[in-house]
Amino acid sequence: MNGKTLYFAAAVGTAWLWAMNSPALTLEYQFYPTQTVPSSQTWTANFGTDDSETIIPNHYLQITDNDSGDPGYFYTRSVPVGDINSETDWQVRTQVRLTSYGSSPADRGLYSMFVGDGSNLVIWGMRLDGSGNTRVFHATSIGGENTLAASVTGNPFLEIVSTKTTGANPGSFSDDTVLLQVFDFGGNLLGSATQNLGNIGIASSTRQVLFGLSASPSFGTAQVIGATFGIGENAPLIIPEPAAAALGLFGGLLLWRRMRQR
Ligand SMILES: [Ca+2]
Ligand SMILES: [Ca+2]
Ligand SMILES: [Ca+2]
Repeated sequence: MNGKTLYFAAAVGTAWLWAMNSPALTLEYQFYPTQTVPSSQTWTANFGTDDSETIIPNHYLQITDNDSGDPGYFYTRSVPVGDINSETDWQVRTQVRLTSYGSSPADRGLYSMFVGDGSNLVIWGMRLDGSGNTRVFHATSIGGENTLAASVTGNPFLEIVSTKTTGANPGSFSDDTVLLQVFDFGGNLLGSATQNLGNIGIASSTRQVLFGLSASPSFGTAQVIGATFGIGENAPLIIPEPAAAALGLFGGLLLWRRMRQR
Protein backbone atom coordinates (compact mmCIF):
# COMPACT_ATOMS: atom_id res chain seq x y z
CA MET A 1 0.00 0.00 0.00
CA ASN A 2 1.61 3.28 -1.03
CA GLY A 3 1.16 6.62 0.67
CA LYS A 4 -1.60 7.71 -1.65
CA THR A 5 -3.68 4.58 -0.98
CA LEU A 6 -3.21 4.97 2.79
CA TYR A 7 -4.41 8.55 2.59
CA PHE A 8 -7.46 7.46 0.60
CA ALA A 9 -8.29 4.68 3.10
CA ALA A 10 -8.00 7.15 6.00
CA ALA A 11 -10.30 9.63 4.23
CA VAL A 12 -12.93 6.95 3.59
CA GLY A 13 -12.72 5.82 7.22
CA THR A 14 -13.22 9.39 8.44
CA ALA A 15 -16.18 9.92 6.13
CA TRP A 16 -17.77 6.68 7.28
CA LEU A 17 -17.31 7.59 10.95
CA TRP A 18 -18.81 11.02 10.32
CA ALA A 19 -21.80 9.43 8.61
CA MET A 20 -22.29 7.02 11.52
CA ASN A 21 -22.18 9.81 14.12
CA SER A 22 -24.18 12.38 12.20
CA PRO A 23 -27.12 10.93 10.30
CA ALA A 24 -28.15 13.38 7.60
CA LEU A 25 -31.40 13.57 5.73
CA THR A 26 -32.99 16.09 3.41
CA LEU A 27 -36.71 16.41 2.75
CA GLU A 28 -37.91 18.90 0.19
CA TYR A 29 -40.75 20.32 -1.82
CA GLN A 30 -39.60 22.14 -4.97
CA PHE A 31 -42.09 23.83 -7.31
CA TYR A 32 -39.55 23.80 -10.17
CA PRO A 33 -38.89 22.01 -12.42
CA THR A 34 -41.85 19.60 -12.28
CA GLN A 35 -44.53 22.13 -11.15
CA THR A 36 -46.41 19.50 -9.17
CA VAL A 37 -48.21 19.57 -5.82
CA PRO A 38 -46.36 18.29 -2.71
CA SER A 39 -48.32 15.00 -2.64
CA SER A 40 -46.65 14.18 -5.98
CA GLN A 41 -43.30 14.69 -4.24
CA THR A 42 -43.93 12.19 -1.40
CA TRP A 43 -45.52 14.65 1.08
CA THR A 44 -48.77 13.86 2.89
CA ALA A 45 -51.36 16.58 2.23
CA ASN A 46 -53.73 17.56 5.06
CA PHE A 47 -56.72 19.82 4.36
CA GLY A 48 -60.39 20.60 4.98
CA THR A 49 -63.12 20.16 2.39
CA ASP A 50 -63.42 23.92 1.80
CA ASP A 51 -59.70 24.49 1.20
CA SER A 52 -57.84 24.59 -2.11
CA GLU A 53 -54.46 23.74 -3.62
CA THR A 54 -53.65 25.05 -7.10
CA ILE A 55 -50.63 25.05 -9.40
CA ILE A 56 -50.19 28.50 -10.96
CA PRO A 57 -48.12 27.52 -14.02
CA ASN A 58 -44.59 28.97 -14.17
CA HIS A 59 -45.08 30.76 -10.84
CA TYR A 60 -45.88 28.83 -7.64
CA LEU A 61 -48.10 26.52 -5.66
CA GLN A 62 -51.06 28.48 -4.27
CA ILE A 63 -52.77 27.17 -1.13
CA THR A 64 -55.86 28.60 0.55
CA ASP A 65 -57.44 28.02 3.95
CA ASN A 66 -61.05 29.16 3.61
CA ASP A 67 -62.29 29.06 7.19
CA SER A 68 -61.47 29.85 10.80
CA GLY A 69 -62.61 26.44 12.00
CA ASP A 70 -59.76 24.21 10.84
CA PRO A 71 -56.33 24.41 9.16
CA GLY A 72 -55.82 24.70 5.41
CA TYR A 73 -53.44 22.79 3.19
CA PHE A 74 -50.36 21.69 5.08
CA TYR A 75 -47.86 18.99 4.26
CA THR A 76 -46.02 16.54 6.48
CA ARG A 77 -43.37 13.86 6.35
CA SER A 78 -42.22 11.73 9.23
CA VAL A 79 -38.53 11.52 10.15
CA PRO A 80 -37.11 8.08 11.08
CA VAL A 81 -36.19 7.72 14.73
CA GLY A 82 -32.50 7.19 13.91
CA ASP A 83 -32.27 10.45 11.96
CA ILE A 84 -33.27 13.01 14.58
CA ASN A 85 -33.16 13.68 18.29
CA SER A 86 -33.11 16.81 20.44
CA GLU A 87 -29.35 17.25 19.88
CA THR A 88 -29.52 17.06 16.07
CA ASP A 89 -28.65 20.23 14.15
CA TRP A 90 -31.18 21.11 11.47
CA GLN A 91 -32.17 23.85 9.06
CA VAL A 92 -35.40 24.68 7.23
CA ARG A 93 -35.87 27.01 4.28
CA THR A 94 -38.82 28.33 2.28
CA GLN A 95 -39.77 30.89 -0.36
CA VAL A 96 -43.30 32.15 0.24
CA ARG A 97 -45.63 35.13 0.41
CA LEU A 98 -49.12 35.70 1.81
CA THR A 99 -51.74 37.35 -0.39
CA SER A 100 -54.62 37.36 2.08
CA TYR A 101 -55.03 36.82 5.81
CA GLY A 102 -57.62 36.89 8.55
CA SER A 103 -57.62 35.59 12.12
CA SER A 104 -59.23 36.00 15.51
CA PRO A 105 -57.19 36.32 17.68
CA ALA A 106 -55.08 38.33 15.25
CA ASP A 107 -51.57 37.20 16.24
CA ARG A 108 -51.84 33.67 14.83
CA GLY A 109 -49.60 32.55 12.00
CA LEU A 110 -51.12 31.40 8.72
CA TYR A 111 -48.19 29.80 6.91
CA SER A 112 -45.73 28.00 9.16
CA MET A 113 -43.03 25.35 9.28
CA PHE A 114 -42.09 23.01 12.09
CA VAL A 115 -39.58 20.36 13.03
CA GLY A 116 -40.42 17.72 15.63
CA ASP A 117 -37.29 16.02 16.99
CA GLY A 118 -38.98 13.49 19.32
CA SER A 119 -38.68 15.79 22.36
CA ASN A 120 -39.68 19.23 21.06
CA LEU A 121 -41.65 20.87 18.30
CA VAL A 122 -40.06 24.08 17.02
CA ILE A 123 -42.45 26.28 15.03
CA TRP A 124 -42.15 29.56 13.17
CA GLY A 125 -45.13 31.42 11.73
CA MET A 126 -46.01 34.15 9.26
CA ARG A 127 -49.00 36.50 9.08
CA LEU A 128 -50.18 39.86 7.75
CA ASP A 129 -50.78 42.51 10.41
CA GLY A 130 -53.71 44.48 8.99
CA SER A 131 -51.48 47.55 8.43
CA GLY A 132 -49.85 46.33 5.24
CA ASN A 133 -46.91 44.41 6.75
CA THR A 134 -45.79 40.77 6.78
CA ARG A 135 -44.62 39.47 10.16
CA VAL A 136 -42.36 36.41 10.62
CA PHE A 137 -41.85 35.04 14.13
CA HIS A 138 -40.88 32.20 16.44
CA ALA A 139 -44.29 30.79 17.37
CA THR A 140 -45.97 29.58 20.54
CA SER A 141 -47.67 26.18 20.78
CA ILE A 142 -50.94 27.70 19.51
CA GLY A 143 -49.27 29.44 16.57
CA GLY A 144 -49.14 32.93 18.12
CA GLU A 145 -46.16 35.27 18.17
CA ASN A 146 -43.37 34.45 20.58
CA THR A 147 -40.42 36.45 19.18
CA LEU A 148 -40.61 38.66 16.08
CA ALA A 149 -37.82 38.16 13.51
CA ALA A 150 -39.00 40.68 10.91
CA SER A 151 -41.87 42.97 9.99
CA VAL A 152 -41.64 43.63 6.26
CA THR A 153 -43.58 46.33 4.40
CA GLY A 154 -46.09 44.83 1.98
CA ASN A 155 -46.26 41.16 1.11
CA PRO A 156 -43.31 40.42 -1.17
CA PHE A 157 -41.92 36.93 -1.65
CA LEU A 158 -39.48 36.24 1.18
CA GLU A 159 -36.82 33.59 1.77
CA ILE A 160 -37.09 32.41 5.35
CA VAL A 161 -34.43 30.24 6.99
CA SER A 162 -34.51 28.72 10.46
CA THR A 163 -31.35 27.08 11.80
CA LYS A 164 -31.15 25.01 14.97
CA THR A 165 -27.70 24.58 16.47
CA THR A 166 -26.82 22.30 19.33
CA GLY A 167 -25.05 24.12 22.16
CA ALA A 168 -21.86 23.25 23.98
CA ASN A 169 -23.60 20.60 26.07
CA PRO A 170 -24.29 17.52 23.92
CA GLY A 171 -26.44 15.95 26.67
CA SER A 172 -29.06 18.68 26.90
CA PHE A 173 -31.14 20.71 24.44
CA SER A 174 -31.59 23.54 26.95
CA ASP A 175 -28.49 25.33 25.60
CA ASP A 176 -29.45 24.91 21.91
CA THR A 177 -30.45 27.94 19.86
CA VAL A 178 -32.75 28.53 16.90
CA LEU A 179 -31.90 31.41 14.54
CA LEU A 180 -34.80 32.64 12.38
CA GLN A 181 -33.73 34.80 9.40
CA VAL A 182 -35.79 36.65 6.79
CA PHE A 183 -34.25 37.61 3.43
CA ASP A 184 -35.54 39.35 0.33
CA PHE A 185 -34.89 37.78 -3.08
CA GLY A 186 -31.79 39.95 -3.45
CA GLY A 187 -30.21 38.09 -0.52
CA ASN A 188 -30.55 41.06 1.86
CA LEU A 189 -31.23 40.18 5.50
CA LEU A 190 -34.44 41.99 6.53
CA GLY A 191 -34.52 40.77 10.11
CA SER A 192 -33.65 37.91 12.43
CA ALA A 193 -34.23 36.60 15.94
CA THR A 194 -32.42 33.99 17.99
CA GLN A 195 -34.29 32.04 20.62
CA ASN A 196 -33.20 29.39 23.06
CA LEU A 197 -34.79 26.02 22.35
CA GLY A 198 -35.70 25.87 26.04
CA ASN A 199 -37.92 28.95 25.54
CA ILE A 200 -39.70 28.01 22.33
CA GLY A 201 -39.60 24.20 22.18
CA ILE A 202 -43.02 22.61 22.70
CA ALA A 203 -42.84 19.25 24.47
CA SER A 204 -43.86 16.57 21.96
CA SER A 205 -42.82 13.06 20.93
CA THR A 206 -43.54 13.86 17.26
CA ARG A 207 -40.75 13.16 14.76
CA GLN A 208 -42.08 15.01 11.78
CA VAL A 209 -41.53 18.04 9.55
CA LEU A 210 -44.33 20.30 8.28
CA PHE A 211 -44.97 23.29 6.05
CA GLY A 212 -48.19 25.04 5.03
CA LEU A 213 -51.35 26.50 6.54
CA SER A 214 -51.42 24.56 9.79
CA ALA A 215 -53.10 26.97 12.24
CA SER A 216 -56.87 26.67 12.60
CA PRO A 217 -58.14 30.15 13.61
CA SER A 218 -56.34 31.87 10.75
CA PHE A 219 -57.41 31.75 7.11
CA GLY A 220 -56.10 33.14 3.82
CA THR A 221 -53.79 32.35 0.91
CA ALA A 222 -50.07 31.60 0.55
CA GLN A 223 -47.96 31.20 -2.58
CA VAL A 224 -45.08 28.74 -2.19
CA ILE A 225 -42.02 28.23 -4.44
CA GLY A 226 -40.35 25.70 -2.19
CA ALA A 227 -39.88 24.34 1.32
CA THR A 228 -36.79 22.32 2.23
CA PHE A 229 -35.48 20.64 5.37
CA GLY A 230 -31.97 19.50 6.25
CA ILE A 231 -31.77 17.14 9.23
CA GLY A 232 -28.14 16.94 10.35
CA GLU A 233 -27.17 19.18 7.42
CA ASN A 234 -28.10 22.42 5.66
CA ALA A 235 -31.51 22.71 4.02
CA PRO A 236 -31.26 22.34 0.21
CA LEU A 237 -31.39 25.58 -1.77
CA ILE A 238 -34.66 26.27 -3.55
CA ILE A 239 -34.59 25.76 -7.31
CA PRO A 240 -35.20 29.08 -9.14
CA GLU A 241 -37.63 29.43 -12.02
CA PRO A 242 -36.00 28.44 -15.33
CA ALA A 243 -36.21 31.98 -16.78
CA ALA A 244 -34.38 33.41 -13.75
CA ALA A 245 -31.80 30.63 -13.91
CA ALA A 246 -31.26 31.29 -17.63
CA LEU A 247 -30.93 35.01 -16.91
CA GLY A 248 -28.34 34.21 -14.24
CA LEU A 249 -26.41 32.08 -16.73
CA PHE A 250 -26.65 34.83 -19.34
CA GLY A 251 -25.37 37.38 -16.79
CA GLY A 252 -22.52 35.03 -15.95
CA LEU A 253 -21.60 34.70 -19.64
CA LEU A 254 -21.58 38.49 -20.05
CA LEU A 255 -19.32 38.86 -17.02
CA TRP A 256 -16.99 36.14 -18.35
CA ARG A 257 -16.80 37.89 -21.75
CA ARG A 258 -16.13 41.24 -20.08
CA MET A 259 -13.36 39.72 -17.96
CA ARG A 260 -11.84 38.05 -21.05
CA GLN A 261 -11.84 41.39 -22.89
CA ARG A 262 -9.81 43.11 -20.13
CA1 LIG B 1 -59.74 25.08 6.42
CA1 LIG C 1 -27.04 20.96 23.62
CA1 LIG D 1 -58.27 27.99 9.23
